[in-house]
Amino acid sequence: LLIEEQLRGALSRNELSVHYQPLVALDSRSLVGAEALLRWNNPVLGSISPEEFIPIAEKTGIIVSIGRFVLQKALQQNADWKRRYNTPLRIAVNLSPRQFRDDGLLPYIKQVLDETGLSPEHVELEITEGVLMSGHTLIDQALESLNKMGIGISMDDFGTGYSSLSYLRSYPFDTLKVDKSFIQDITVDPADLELVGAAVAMGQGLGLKVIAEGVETEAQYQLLATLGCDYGQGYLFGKPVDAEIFETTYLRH
Ligand code: G
Ligand code: G
Ligand code: NA
Ligand code: MN
Repeated sequence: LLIEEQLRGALSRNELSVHYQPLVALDSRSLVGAEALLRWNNPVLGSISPEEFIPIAEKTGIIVSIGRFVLQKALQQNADWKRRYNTPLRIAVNLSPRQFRDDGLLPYIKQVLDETGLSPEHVELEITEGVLMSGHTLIDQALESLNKMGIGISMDDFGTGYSSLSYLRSYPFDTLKVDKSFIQDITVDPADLELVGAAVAMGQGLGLKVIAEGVETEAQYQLLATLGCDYGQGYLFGKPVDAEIFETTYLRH
């Protein structure tokens, strides 16, 4: 309850910020994009993990305004980086189920693209099965419209849900993010290696790009590169950091 109370004022008190984690092409090990990850630092509660406050934001509907804040921040940041460093990075933003019940979501995304001058192919929206399972009729339409606009759509946390395969067939995904729980033991567990290899082959067979999440070691990286996995994200390449650190670490050289 205290979290909910504090969360309501978090935006107006400027307590929310967006961090960025690098996304790397595995063949060249070069930077191709970043995932925007929300951070909340509250004077009463300290720093609270999104794992803790996103579900509350979702349940209370606060996620609608917070989600717009993340979209605006991340797209604006990417437009700035593109202008100043001439780097066409792809910015990935997480969307949760409740945001799709907001009729204003698509117009808002169009407005932010307009205002920032960022082109839609430099934007990727990450959704989990939770979004699709919420069963809202407008989700089909929303995903089709986003796809037609040229915005990319990723299936996040792939492999952890119940019926990922039917979703892949029914919705316009262009990227598969293999959940980090499958990557973790890839060098020691032959079954996990087999599963990740199958996910890469299946994703690519369907014309999707495949991202391995949670890449932490050089050995995992080598295996994933050998499997032909397209992209990687994880502590090996870099943790989520604020915009300034991201810029000095990955862009200014
Ligand atoms: O960095 P990590 O602790 O950032 O994130 C924890 C969880 O919170 C992940 O499942 C991530 O997808 C989710 N998350 C982080 N930022 C956002 C956001 O802006 N919107 C939504 N819906 N989820 C987010
Ligand atoms: O659910 P989603 O995949 O959006 O969340 C990504 C989460 O994974 C974030 O909390 C992020 O901080 C975390 N993360 C990113 N890279 C790594 C990694 O290499 N190892 C681990 N354990 N977590 C990671
Ligand atoms: Na994500
Ligand atoms: Mn994920």
